[in-house]
Amino acid sequence: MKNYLLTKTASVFSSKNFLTVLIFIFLPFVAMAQAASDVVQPPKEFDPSGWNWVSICYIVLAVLILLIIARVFDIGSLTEKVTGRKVINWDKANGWIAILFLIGSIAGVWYEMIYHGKHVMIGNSYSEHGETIDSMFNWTFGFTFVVFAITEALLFYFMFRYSYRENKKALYYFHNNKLELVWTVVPAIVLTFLVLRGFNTWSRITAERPKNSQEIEVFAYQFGWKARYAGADNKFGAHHFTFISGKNPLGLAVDGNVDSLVAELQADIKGIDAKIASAPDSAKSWEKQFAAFNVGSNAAAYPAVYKDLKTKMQEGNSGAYVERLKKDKRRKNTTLNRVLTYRKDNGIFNNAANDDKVTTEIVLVKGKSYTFNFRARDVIHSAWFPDFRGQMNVVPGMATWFSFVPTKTTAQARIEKNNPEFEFYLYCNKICGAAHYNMKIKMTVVESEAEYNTWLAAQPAVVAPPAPATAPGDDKKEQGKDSGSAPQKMAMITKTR
Ligand SMILES: [Cu+2]
Repeated sequence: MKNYLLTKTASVFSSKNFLTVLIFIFLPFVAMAQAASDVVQPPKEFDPSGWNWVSICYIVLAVLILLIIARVFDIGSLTEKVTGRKVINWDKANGWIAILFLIGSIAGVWYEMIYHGKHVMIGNSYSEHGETIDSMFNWTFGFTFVVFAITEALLFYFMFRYSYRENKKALYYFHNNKLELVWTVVPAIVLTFLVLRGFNTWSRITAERPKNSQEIEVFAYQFGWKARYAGADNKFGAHHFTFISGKNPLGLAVDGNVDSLVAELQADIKGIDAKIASAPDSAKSWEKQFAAFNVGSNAAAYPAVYKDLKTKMQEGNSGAYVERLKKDKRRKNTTLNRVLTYRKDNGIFNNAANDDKVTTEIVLVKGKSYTFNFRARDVIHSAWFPDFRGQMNVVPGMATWFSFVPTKTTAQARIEKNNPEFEFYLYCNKICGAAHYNMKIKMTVVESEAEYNTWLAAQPAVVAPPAPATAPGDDKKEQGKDSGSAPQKMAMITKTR
């Protein structure tokens, strides 16, 4: 019995009718996919509670049908054996299956493009250079699609047309110089066209830093982005990675922030010194604590506490504790010395960073040229703004930039996309760590300079300006004043610019 089943199963999977069986397996899936595609929804997680007896019956039914089909083919091949006459010409059948597959896959691709294309395609470009990028993409897609369609159609047609026939012998065709020449020269010409056009376009976009372009700094860190706009002085303050601290995430050369970082480091070192001085006392006290705890069944009852106390006592006695403190102190000292060295550089501590604005959103004005200067704090990130057709690596210690002109506002894009909630985003496009997927910053394109100015005026400066002394008409002191309506501030900003 067992042998019989084995042979039967083997015959299903090894004979020529395997392909046909496969098609019968896949047909229900195709039908299911079609039904599911009517409503486009995000993929659901597998939910076993949605399964009931009906679904199980369907599965059993499918398996039974499969077995029956296998059985029918079995009878066919048995008949062939007994009568010596072919019931089904499998070579011919496979040829037809190839043709059906060709037509089915073309129809499937067409269907997907029409009904689901809008969900996966990137949509219109919203920058000036984006038009060229899109045209390049279309040309590449056009060329490759034609080649793909011809070769695939021929592949399946040949499977059909030249399937095995008795008394027909395959032609042994060894070499043809003309053919070789054609399939070398034609792709070479096409590829040269595509590559040169790409090279030209990229050069035009990135070779020269545009003049009269507004500069914005885009700062990447694990895991987020910050933007920095120059303040009213229209000058970006200097920065250095050693100045980065909790208060100063961008490491800007701001007197107060760097001084408090110095004070923090000095206090840390003092604290470590105190710990080193009292290390012998600490060791004694840990020894006592351990002895007091290590009675009865405490060690077994509280293994974590036991282990903790034991390690402390051992490290205190062996001097490992002091060594660790000394190492920590050396590291803090190195950082402190580095910060102090750069702190002396009066060239960079010129108060230029004080009125800079660090923002959690990027706001642009339609039709204006912008240059983004990228900076990374920790690892390599990549700034990607797909709707503007731009991407640039953001590398620690390396200055990279990208420039573009937005051509439509967020409001216009919302109407175009028929989506009132649509926003432009700048994403990270380098897998930079655990929360990489969530690393993005909103980009809003507004219609007028006035809207932009209102927004910028509402953003806090890096250093809150001092309360203004009573000196009416002094623009410099008035600028940062927190009271005063937005239009007033706007006027002041435009004046000083
Ligand atoms: Cu990243």
